[in-house]
Amino acid sequence: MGRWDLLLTDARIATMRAGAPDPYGAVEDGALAVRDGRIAWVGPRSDLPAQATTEVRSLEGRWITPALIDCHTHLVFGGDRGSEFEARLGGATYEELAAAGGGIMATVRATRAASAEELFRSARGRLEAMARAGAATVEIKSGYGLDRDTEIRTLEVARRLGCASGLTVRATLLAAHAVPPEFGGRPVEYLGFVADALLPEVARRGLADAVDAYCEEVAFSAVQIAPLFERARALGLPVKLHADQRTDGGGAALAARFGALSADHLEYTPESGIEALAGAGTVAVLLPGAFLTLGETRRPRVGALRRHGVPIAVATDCNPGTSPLGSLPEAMGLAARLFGLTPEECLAGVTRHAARALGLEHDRGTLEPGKRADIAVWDVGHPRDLTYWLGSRPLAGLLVRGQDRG
Ligand code: DI6
Ligand code: FE
Repeated sequence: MGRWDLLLTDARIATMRAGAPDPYGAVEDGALAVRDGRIAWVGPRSDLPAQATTEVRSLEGRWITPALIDCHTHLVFGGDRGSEFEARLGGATYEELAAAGGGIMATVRATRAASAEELFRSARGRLEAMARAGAATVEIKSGYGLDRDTEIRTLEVARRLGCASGLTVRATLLAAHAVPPEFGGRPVEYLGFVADALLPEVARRGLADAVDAYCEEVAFSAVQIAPLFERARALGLPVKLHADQRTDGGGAALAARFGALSADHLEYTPESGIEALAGAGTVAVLLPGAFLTLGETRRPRVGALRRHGVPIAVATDCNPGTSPLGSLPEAMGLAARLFGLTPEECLAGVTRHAARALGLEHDRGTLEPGKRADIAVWDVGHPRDLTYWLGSRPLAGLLVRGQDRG
């Protein structure tokens, strides 16, 4: 066992490991050692083995958790939809604004008009805010381009954000977000362009880690999406799905059929769809920011998800239209209050289960030997405070691969 690089002591550790006897997998008077960016040892300080280490740091009794993981964002986009927000407060509906040329298409126009540098700069600010709230891994979807150049530019910006920030950015192709004006009224032809031209180029250039689609009446049906998912599978890319957000469109069943990493939203998913998710090992990603912003009243079937053992993740769905939300602790607080998740489920939802929703559960999401030393240090009295308090900023430190991110 070689020399450690860093030893954290006097720590209260929420390991978030599955099947632990204590809530949060908690270790009250714990220590955690790092070597080469990974966790080399973690446990009660009384069990600490004698081992040479370069730096010993007391955390003075602070809680530490796995750094948070946002497994569902639309972080790269141009423009702003604040005026639509005001219009909706004045009584306009999301659908009316979309029908009048607003909604997703307003952001598509702004994103197409934005340069890569403009997209990078605006998204960088949102990404840094997420890190200040405790996130070290963030998924970023395309989906505001809906043409080759802008979808590629969005994914390139996402990759650049990962390189520039030192955080982990996972990129997802969501060209199947809406039908662009050039393909007006022809969703099947548009998805054919995505599957036959755009996706092969994205896969060849390694610009995306997964493929997503919006399975909804206002976007694409399960039948229309299936050929795109077949192509993704043939190209070796996993899939995710925006499923059953506003209607029961069979989204969860489609996601399960393709062994999707995750099915997201799920407000209208029936129990049969939840059983299918359980059978496929697909993660349910709940997005309370969109639920709240849209004034939705139909809650995801959390009791059924629990009964069937479907892992539940929580994410911001950060986007300018339905979820202008840039902080995972706030998403946790909303998931508890709107969906009835417990604080421990919320924290598992932005750590262990969020990692699984990105196919990274073997690499991060818990504080266990061998996992990445992505660690959040908190000034809280208990891990549940991350969900209990809204709008506080309790992050005391963020380590990425055992290095302070400042
Ligand atoms: N579901 C949503 O709520 C967002 N996209 C999606 O698939 C809406 C995005 C927007 O309104 O800009
Ligand atoms: Fe989304």
